[in-house]
Amino acid sequence: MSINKGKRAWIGMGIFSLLILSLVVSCGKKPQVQRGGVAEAAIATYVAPGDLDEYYLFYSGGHSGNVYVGGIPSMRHISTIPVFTPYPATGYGFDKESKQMLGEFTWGDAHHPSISETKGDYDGRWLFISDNANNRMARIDLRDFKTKQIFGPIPNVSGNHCSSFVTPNTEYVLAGSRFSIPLPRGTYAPLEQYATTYKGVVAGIAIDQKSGEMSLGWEILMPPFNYDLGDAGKGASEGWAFWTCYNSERATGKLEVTSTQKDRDYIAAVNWREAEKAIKEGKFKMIGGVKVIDPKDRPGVVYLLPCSKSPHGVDVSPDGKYIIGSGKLQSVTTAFNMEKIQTAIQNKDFTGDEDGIPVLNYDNIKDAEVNVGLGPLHTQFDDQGFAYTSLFVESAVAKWKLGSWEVVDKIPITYNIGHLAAAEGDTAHPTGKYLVALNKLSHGRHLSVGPSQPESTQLINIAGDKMKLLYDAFTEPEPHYSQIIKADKLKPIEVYPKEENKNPNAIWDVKDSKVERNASNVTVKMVAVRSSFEPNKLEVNQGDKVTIHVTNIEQTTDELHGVGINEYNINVVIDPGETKTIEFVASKPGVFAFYCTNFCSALHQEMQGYLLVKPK
Ligand SMILES: [Cu+2]
Repeated sequence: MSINKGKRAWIGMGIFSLLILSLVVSCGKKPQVQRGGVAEAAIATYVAPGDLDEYYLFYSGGHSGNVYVGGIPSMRHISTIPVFTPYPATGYGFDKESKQMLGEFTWGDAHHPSISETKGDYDGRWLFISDNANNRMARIDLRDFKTKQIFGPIPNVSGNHCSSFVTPNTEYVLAGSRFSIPLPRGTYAPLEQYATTYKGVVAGIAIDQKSGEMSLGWEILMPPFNYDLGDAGKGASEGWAFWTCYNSERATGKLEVTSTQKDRDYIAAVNWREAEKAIKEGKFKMIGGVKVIDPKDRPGVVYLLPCSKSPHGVDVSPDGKYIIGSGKLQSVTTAFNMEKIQTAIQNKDFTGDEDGIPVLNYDNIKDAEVNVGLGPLHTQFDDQGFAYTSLFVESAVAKWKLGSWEVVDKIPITYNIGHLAAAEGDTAHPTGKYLVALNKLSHGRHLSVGPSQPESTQLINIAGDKMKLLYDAFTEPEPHYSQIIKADKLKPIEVYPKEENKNPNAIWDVKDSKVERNASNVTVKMVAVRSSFEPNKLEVNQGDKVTIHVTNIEQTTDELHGVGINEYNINVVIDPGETKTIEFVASKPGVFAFYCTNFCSALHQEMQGYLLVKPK
């Protein structure tokens, strides 16, 4: 096994000093003066009453477990989509179906949202989002903005951070391990054996093209690095998937020191068509009940591109020609050339290997090192051939030209910037115009609410030569990444059409409502319609298992009803045309009101009933 050569540019304390200095400098920053003036910015972001925004903004809510929806350019918060966390406002996590989806977990760490694509462009069908905490992936249907599937915990994947980027025709969403562990999950090995016994995994989760249903695709056994972010190749690099990784030192303990010793980490480049072939050829081993390719046994599936140390984003240019990767602790971002990567693979232009995975010769696969500024994290693209790189240490966004590699503009961001997203900026056809800078820290941009300062996101106009700050918006904590899609690409439904409701327990007439008893099981078929429940009196015995199938028979948009049961910790919300199931054991004797929790009419307050539980 060979390792990166070269001297250590910066060692431990040097890096800390730099980071601390950058924080001190940023803390002292005054709010920025608008380039172009406040009035221009106000007009550019004002969406008049009755008008609608031009773009949807979807951003992850980190350990809130939610996805948040905003409008651009107003930056108004439009909606919250609960994904990994119960959310009483929409009844999510209280009915049988969503409880089953959430399983044993009541939280997740929602990281990177990804809109489904056709030919490399957003098609507006689904939004995928990864869970860094419990190794899962979720799919939201953009017809109704609801979570429809939570897949996982994904076998062998530990800390699904470098996820959920989609391939150009949504064949796969990417998954992988941030935290390498001994495999299969559940295996014990002391930390001293980290470098040799612990393993990382990168994976493609297969997507059913009609339903969006996720299932296992392929998994690849990787060295115990920390896989951080990813992107799928497209155009010139279609058929490839890329992941950054840090800690090529295979270190443990205080990683800020131990994993920053070498000058270079890697971008893992996976030829996923070769991975599909390897599985077909039977070139895999079963780990954790899953087919896993070991690159030692099947060459041609994965290669490593040396990258500046501690990289975060890896981003593929709209034509797929360039793979952009940078290290958080350096001042350049590297544009790797896909053609040169493929030539190097053909010529076996390798400088060594890591656990049998060839390491390509850095000097022969890059087109340029672009001097963007300090702490480059993540790059997005516009419709004019420009790239935009977030600079964490410098608290800025650099605009630079693909091909000429010239940095043409830079705009300061109020505090350390993390991710950024341009309008459709990771697709084959970005639309330009807007860029959203997601702040990692946001001190002083909002009225104070105590020690925890509200998060902030800055909207930037990228239509002209010079970037212009337009707006400081509140964002729910903690934004990790976002997607911006033209509003007219989405066609959300207004109601669930009655004829599409295939739930066997749905009823559409109050005449069909009933209460049935079978030993200690009580089953209720209930109708909710303005402004009553039918039945509205439920008599059960203490200890009975109660199942209520409730159908909201309305076919009018926004006519939602809820079923909240006093002191039974139940609140289910049913959209027009929907049927949901409530299950509970009537453990507490007494009389408990249930009522409609979602305002529905002038007589909403009258929409109530009683659960009468006879004591044993
Ligand atoms: Cu109601």
